[in-house]
Amino acid sequence: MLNLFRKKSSDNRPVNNTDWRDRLARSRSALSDEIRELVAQAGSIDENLLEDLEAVLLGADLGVTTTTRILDAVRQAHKSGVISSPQQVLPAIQAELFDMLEPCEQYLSINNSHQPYVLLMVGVNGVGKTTTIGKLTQRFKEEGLSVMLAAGDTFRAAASEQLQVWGERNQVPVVAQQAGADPAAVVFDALQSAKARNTDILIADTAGRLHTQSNLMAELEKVVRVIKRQDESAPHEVMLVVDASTGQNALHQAREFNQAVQLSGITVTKLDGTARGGVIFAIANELEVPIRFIGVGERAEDLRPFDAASFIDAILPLE
Ligand SMILES: Nc1nc2c(ncn2[C@@H]2O[C@H](COP(=O)(O)OP(=O)(O)OP(=O)(O)O)[C@@H](O)[C@H]2O)c(=O)[nH]1
Ligand SMILES: [Mg+2]
Repeated sequence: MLNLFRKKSSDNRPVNNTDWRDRLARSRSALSDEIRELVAQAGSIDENLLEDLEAVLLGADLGVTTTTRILDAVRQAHKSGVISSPQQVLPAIQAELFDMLEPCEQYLSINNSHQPYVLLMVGVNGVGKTTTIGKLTQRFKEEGLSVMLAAGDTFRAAASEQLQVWGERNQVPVVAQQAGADPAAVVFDALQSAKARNTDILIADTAGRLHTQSNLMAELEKVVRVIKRQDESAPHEVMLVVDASTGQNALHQAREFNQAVQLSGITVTKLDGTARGGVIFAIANELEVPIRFIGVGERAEDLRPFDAASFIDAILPLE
């Protein structure tokens, strides 16, 4: 049996499993309640049960590839005699899900050999990039690090004001230019300024929407090139933000961004209001990119370092 109750999270702060269960309640209903009902009614582990399980897993946004992996694992465990009754199916699924998630639990540790440590936030519009930057700024400040923000979203009218608000709230400088300016130029200036001030972390916001998706990718590639002109090792983290409530779209976005600008981390937001949290399994299984944080609300404190055990305990508990 898995030990799903650890006292410390990957960032060394205490983990509150009740909090995780509260925030992820809707995804738990979509996955756990449904599976429980199926196995309670099943007389044996047979193809009928597996078919019903398939429908539940797909409905909970695990996607085809990941659902197939889980069903294969259950089938295999049954065939080899590791499990024999429907009641043992849930722990078998849980174990497989844990194997999927655990490699993706890698806390974003800021390497202070880079000054500044450059974090580039990317993602389509409305997923929560700017809000996540605000949340991260508060977290890094609490860790005693100095932070600067770069308003690289010059596309949307109010974008830099929104970032300024987070900057003021956390008392960190925000480098911005007028709307329509070249995002790469904004980030270039910010990087120079962060170096001059010996800032620990520079977080660059980017636009989520351009005329076409290929424009967006080309713009991001340019931002990365311009950063590298000043520091070849940067950006040290390219973090994709996806909105869990978009389900399989979040998975497609992760694939697409990973191809264009190699991702080093993912933050999954809006898990508080959605039943589609299962998409995290699909992202972990298919992309194998570290899941750094999850967003569980709109406030600055509603960001959790991703913790595989707490996540599984919250959406597929054994009892
Ligand atoms: N419930 C909930 N809302 C969130 C979360 N993260 C962000 N939001 C909300 O999502 C909305 C969009 O967030 P933004 O941070 O502006 O998204 P963005 O990706 O910067 O959007 P663009 O700048 O338009 O590309 C805001 O209303 C946020 O408060 C979360 O974890 N939970
Ligand atoms: Mg934004």
